[in-house]
Amino acid sequence: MLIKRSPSIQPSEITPESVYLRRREFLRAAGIAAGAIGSQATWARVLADSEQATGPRLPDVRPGPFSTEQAPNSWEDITTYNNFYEFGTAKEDPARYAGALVTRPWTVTVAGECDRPGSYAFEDLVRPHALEERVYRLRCVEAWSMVVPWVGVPLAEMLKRFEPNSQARYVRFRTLLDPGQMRGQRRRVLDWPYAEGLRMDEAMHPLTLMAVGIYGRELPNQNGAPLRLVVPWKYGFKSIKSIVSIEFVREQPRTSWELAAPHEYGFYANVNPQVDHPRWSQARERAIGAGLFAPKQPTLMFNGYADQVGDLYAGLDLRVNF
Ligand SMILES: Nc1nc2c(c(=O)[nH]1)N[C@H]1C(S)=C(S)[C@@H](COP(=O)(O)O)O[C@H]1N2
Ligand SMILES: [Mo]
Repeated sequence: MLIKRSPSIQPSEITPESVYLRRREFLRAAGIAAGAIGSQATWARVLADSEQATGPRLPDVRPGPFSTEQAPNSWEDITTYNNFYEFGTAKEDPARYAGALVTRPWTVTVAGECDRPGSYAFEDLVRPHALEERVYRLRCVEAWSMVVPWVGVPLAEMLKRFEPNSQARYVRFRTLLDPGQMRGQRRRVLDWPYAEGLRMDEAMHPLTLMAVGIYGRELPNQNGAPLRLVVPWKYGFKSIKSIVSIEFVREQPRTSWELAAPHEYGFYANVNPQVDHPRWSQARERAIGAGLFAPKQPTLMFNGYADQVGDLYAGLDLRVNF
């Protein structure tokens, strides 16, 4: 994807200085390592995309580990092509209707097997942590993909503050239930509120992020404001949006998609090109933003994060535990 530029040519030599300086500034703000992005064309695009971004800027975002070198999708792609069934099932519905969601004040209830349960204001959840930029691939179970420059907090660091006890084997997350604000909840498309879950070791894995922003800005409502999960090696539906409840539990929680179609959507939902969806192949994916006639690209095992997460599933039959 990336065209390698000759290392002897400095970017400042081939770019007007004002653009170069703004680019450096964006890199720092977005936390992208300067060497991470190769070609001038890619660069110009990422810079232009970052300038399209709207909404409050997040302070003191630092680069985090595990970012892909692929260029992120545009702000436009990321914020107008969404799945957020609480606002409708068409890709353009969330951008059109999620403005009705009131995200401040926002309270998250923490419950179950932990020593610090309670109601936490969004600000109190996030403020103790440094914000990190993580450019991750996102692979939807529908066989399309994007690259998103998230801003967030490692989920492990947030969960540790609630002091989960030895009985906590899974974490369950729930989205807000409010058909007044979420017009899609007036129809029983899913078993509302949207529910998701992770095994404790998946939740505590350093790749797992609690995201609060994109492109250095606060999350737009359609992307799950004010806070949403990002689990980059799993299909997108695990990355639950607009979270109001975190619960430490002993038993594997039932998830909304599992309840809706248990033969199609399992609890694990690890990206796996060798295990097809009953109704379509998972071997390849359509990269959003690549153009209508671009060939599909191969889907990678664990969405390209196999080196990081492969060990979590040693000995597990990934066809049975799909
Ligand atoms: N609450 C809730 N979370 C959700 C969804 C949803 O419908 N409701 N859709 C999921 C799906 S299928 C995907 S692919 C991602 C899409 O995230 P994005 O719109 O930020 O790209 O959100 C996930 N999180
Ligand atoms: Mo998805």
